[in-house]
Amino acid sequence: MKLVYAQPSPFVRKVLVLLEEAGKTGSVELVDGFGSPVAPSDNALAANPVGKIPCLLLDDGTPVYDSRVITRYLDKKFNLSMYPGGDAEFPTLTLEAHADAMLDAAILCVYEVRCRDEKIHSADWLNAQRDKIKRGLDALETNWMPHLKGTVGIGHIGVACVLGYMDFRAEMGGWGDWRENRPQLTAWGEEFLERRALKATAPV
Ligand SMILES: N[C@@H](CCC(=O)N[C@@H](CS)C(=O)NCC(=O)O)C(=O)O
Repeated sequence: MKLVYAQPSPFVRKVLVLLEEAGKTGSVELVDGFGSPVAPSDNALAANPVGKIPCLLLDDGTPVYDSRVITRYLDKKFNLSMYPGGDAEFPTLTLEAHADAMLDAAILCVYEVRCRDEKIHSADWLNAQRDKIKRGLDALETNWMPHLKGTVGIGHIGVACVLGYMDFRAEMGGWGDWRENRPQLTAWGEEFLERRALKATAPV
């Protein structure tokens, strides 16, 4: 299998963390897909018509995307239990979606600065995206700590990738420190980001 990837991408990181947690990193060959919405890489376009990464290419060339589909595919293939059944199933899927929605907002902030002319930057737009992220963080602090303190699943990985990305792109994103006034999330996040799989996949 090949993974069209870029090291700074938080969506790619979800896949890399899952592979690291499972000890399966060696089963995937990494292919450079670094680009942007206005300048997608050839590898990303060849793998996915909308040019987004990550994209997993199976051995027969079949593409699997987006990140949520890839993590689910790998979870099934390697029997990883990151998608539990029973009572944990829908909370896990909801937390995964929650983290992805925060990442969507974060990426839009970064693209506004990186890809659009300064003359047309919209403060209202940027602030609206940052507000989504802040509300998402507040919900993690208020509602999700019991889940986050439980067995590690895909939601944990998604949230850790959000926090890591917020640190990595703090200056460009302008969203402030996720730790501020969120003591439980701070304690959880600082510890989770120290896991070997997170250390091994840090964005650069
Ligand atoms: N929903 C997608 C989002 C992926 C995404 O936005 N990836 C960014 C890189 S972090 C990308 O490829 N952007 C290029 C573009 O938007 O054209 C997923 O979960 O994989």
